[in-house]
Amino acid sequence: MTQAEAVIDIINSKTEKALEIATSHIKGALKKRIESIRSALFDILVETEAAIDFLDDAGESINSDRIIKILKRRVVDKLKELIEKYENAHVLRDGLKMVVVGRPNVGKSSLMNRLIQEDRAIVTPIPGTTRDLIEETLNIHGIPVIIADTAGLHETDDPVEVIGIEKAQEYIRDSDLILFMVDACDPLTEEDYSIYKAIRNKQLILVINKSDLVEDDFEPAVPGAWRKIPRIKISALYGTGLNELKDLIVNLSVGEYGLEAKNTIIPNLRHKIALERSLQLCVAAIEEIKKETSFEFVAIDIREAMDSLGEIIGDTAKEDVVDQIFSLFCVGK
Ligand SMILES: Nc1nc2c(ncn2[C@@H]2O[C@H](COP(=O)(O)OP(=O)(O)O)[C@@H](O)[C@H]2O)c(=O)[nH]1
Ligand SMILES: [Mg+2]
Repeated sequence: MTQAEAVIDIINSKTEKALEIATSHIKGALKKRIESIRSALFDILVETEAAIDFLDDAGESINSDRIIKILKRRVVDKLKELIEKYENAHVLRDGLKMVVVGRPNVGKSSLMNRLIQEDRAIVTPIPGTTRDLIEETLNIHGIPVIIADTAGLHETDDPVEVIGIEKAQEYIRDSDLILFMVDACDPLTEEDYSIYKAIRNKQLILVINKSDLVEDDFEPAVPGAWRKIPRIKISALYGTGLNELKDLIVNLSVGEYGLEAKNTIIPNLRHKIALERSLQLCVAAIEEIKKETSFEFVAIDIREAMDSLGEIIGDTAKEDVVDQIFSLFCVGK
């Protein structure tokens, strides 16, 4: 089933990296990983079933510590790892939603133009010229990035601008990463602070633009709370610092390992849900073993955890799940 889904992913893949992930799934990389976790669960199941059937008579007891250790190392840790991969790296496949925010005239549209290397946004020296939200899809180191240029978040009476600002706020809520742009050669203003307030709960990069106008070693005076924000100096006008900015975007959104060529096993949402369910059941099983309740309960949990993993690869998938997946192929039945 993971291989069938990978066919859909190949059809939909927007970047080389996404294609690489899908290709690896087609070859069965995810399936193999799941099967190995499942076989560890199977070993444990055999042992617990044996305990239920025979131990009472023999008066022996099962080696709980060993079972717990296997469950933790070969199952729980591996499940967590896969779930984490989804959390960290799903942008490799699904794309990263990024937005450039800053007060008028800091150079948002200029950066956007640099990045898309075409002149879709209008660049002018008059503040507030970008009235609408401009959205583009870029490919940054193989990651699909949907980037939006905003009208800023300043107070205004201009009805056209108000619409732009509302759109920008909505966009900020949905975004994965915000480029918070300030001007290197102008001191920070109230407007910069109020923009920060509106975005501080999101993942930010402080982009200090117009660094061509200041000394190389210049560092802007910023409030203490901003110091923990990853920062970068660029010049959107001359294109300096853009590669470093791109690297930072990638590192913050997928982590360094996300770009490793080897790392191509990335669960999708359906897999992640099944992995989480399986994880919950295994954690419950560990608790039951510790409490020395009945091994029958443990066996039930382990069996269900195995079924849940089976759903990912298709062994125990319910018919409606299979139908759902195959309906994604636009082919005649
Ligand atoms: N010196 C210099 N000027 C810049 C830089 N980036 C933008 N500008 C200028 O700043 C003005 C406003 O830029 P724009 O991109 O429209 O700003 P926005 O309002 O934030 O979208 C324009 O005159 C740009 O040419 C930069 O890195 N260095
Ligand atoms: Mg602009």
